[in-house]
This record gives sequence, structure tokens and C-alpha cells, in this order.
Amino acid sequence: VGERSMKWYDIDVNAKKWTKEAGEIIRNSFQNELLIHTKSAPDDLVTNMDKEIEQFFIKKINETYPEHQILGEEGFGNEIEELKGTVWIIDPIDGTMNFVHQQRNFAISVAVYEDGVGKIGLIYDVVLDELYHSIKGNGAFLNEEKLPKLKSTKVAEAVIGMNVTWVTENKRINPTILAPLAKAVRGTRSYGSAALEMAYVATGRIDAYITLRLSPWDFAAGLIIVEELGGYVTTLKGEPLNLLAQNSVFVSKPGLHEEIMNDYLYKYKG
Ligand code: 2AM
Ligand code: CA
Ligand code: CA
Ligand code: CA
Repeated sequence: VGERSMKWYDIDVNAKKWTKEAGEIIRNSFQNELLIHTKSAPDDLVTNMDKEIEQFFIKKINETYPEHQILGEEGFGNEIEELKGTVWIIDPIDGTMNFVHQQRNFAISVAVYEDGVGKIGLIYDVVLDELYHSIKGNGAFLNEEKLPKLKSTKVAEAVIGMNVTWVTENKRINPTILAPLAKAVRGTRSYGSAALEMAYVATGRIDAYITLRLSPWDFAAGLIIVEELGGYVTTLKGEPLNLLAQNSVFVSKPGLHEEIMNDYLYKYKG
């Protein structure tokens, strides 16, 4: 075992340990009163737990790896302008609205990148105790179970994750682009957590996921897991995602990605 892979093994063990501990903190918080605030809009929520969990990770990472940088949704990490060195990209609670309204269907998303390359991806469904996990080049797992490579599928047989927002009047995409796709697929689903929807593509529970505006912490871990299994993660224009900006996001099994790009998304100009 080389020095390099020892480094990633060590980081991976800690990332998993802290993610499970953070999940435990969240599960133990359910009986406590939640402080809920809105951010940019009435549907953009944040709670004291989002902040507490992000700060939990930052403390652990700073103590153990003071040279690493951290990009977190709630802004307690570093101001990252370039992806140099080792960077942790963290969403302490992905699916905050579900966390508030349902106490389920949310996840912790943790990714570790080195010089812009994804190395470790973790998505933890806290309530179900399901950890989706990948170390680049070593496969992807749901808890201890190795996930099989993704097989290609067709639109007519696909179940895709998509919010109804994008087929009704909205600011980001002409609804006539995705409405024909919604009709052509076997079914559509909307789970309200980008990280979980990417994990569901990884496990084949859905075949693709389409959304119009995500931030790096929403997709950083899912990208590593889905790509490790041979899936595609791009913008709706088929371009690579920018890990320092908001992106449209199209996650898909192989084959299906090409079919949706060629037959539906070619009309999307951004
Ligand atoms: P969040 O819960 O961490 O904010 C909901 O459809 C999904 O989109 C969630 O993964 C949510 O992440 C994400 N999202 C990204 N930007 C958002 C915004 N401005 N408002 C609400 N959800 C947002
Ligand atoms: Ca949020
Ligand atoms: Ca998120
Ligand atoms: Ca969040």
C-alpha cells in the first residue's frame, strides 16, 4: 500500500466516522425544538441543525487536517476561489425542507476533492442509516454492499427524478422542453433532496435526475458516486459541472443520457 492510498484511506475512515456521528446528533435532535429561518425565499429554509452540523464537521476537519480547505453551504468554512489542494465540500443537511416537514428524506453530503478531482463521496440517509459511499477507483457501496455498474436504459422504460416546477411556468427553463420528456418516460418522481436523488440514480431506484439550479455542495458527493458506477453527471447542456458555481444538473445512466440529450435537451440553451 503506497503512501498516497494510505492518505485517502485515513481521510475516508474519518469522513465516514464523522458523518455517522453527525447523523447520530441529528437523530437525537428530533425531540428538541427546531429554530427555522428562511434564506433567499420562503421555500429556502435553514435551521439551527444545518448550522450545528456544518460546524461539527469544520471542527473535526480543522483539528485533524489543518491544511485542508472546507466549502460548506452555511458558510462557516473557507472562502474558496480555486480547487487547489484538498477541499472538503459539505452539505450538512440536504433536503432541509424535508427535515423540517417530514423528519425524513434528507441526507448529509460530504465530498473530498484534490486539485479539483473527486476522491471520496459520502451521502448519508440519516433516518434509514443508509450510507452511500465511494472512493474513486475502488467502487461504490450502499453500506457494506458493493453497487453494480449502471446499465443503459431507454426513455420509455425510465423513471426520472424531476420537480414539477420545471414543466410549469418558471424562470430557468422553457416548460415545453421537459414536458414532452415527462410524458415519454415511464414515471417521474420528486424526492426533495438532490443528494438522495443522485444516490437513487446510483442504486437504480431512478434512472435519471434533472434539476435546474444546484450548488456544489448539493452534487459534489453524488457526482463521485454516480461517475464511479459509469453514470453521467453533466449540466443540461451536457457540459461538465463547475464545482465553484451554480449549475443545471443532469444525472443519468449511460445510453439514457445520450437519448435525453439528443431528443429533448438539445433545445435547452441555458
Ligand atoms: P438544501 O435542502 O440543502 O437547501 C430541493 O429540491 C433540493 O434542491 C435540495 O437538495 C436543496 O438543498 C436544493 N436546493 C438548492 N438550492 C435551493 C434553494 N435556493 N432553495 C431550496 N432548495 C434548494
Ligand atoms: Ca439550503
Ligand atoms: Ca443541498
Ligand atoms: Ca443544505
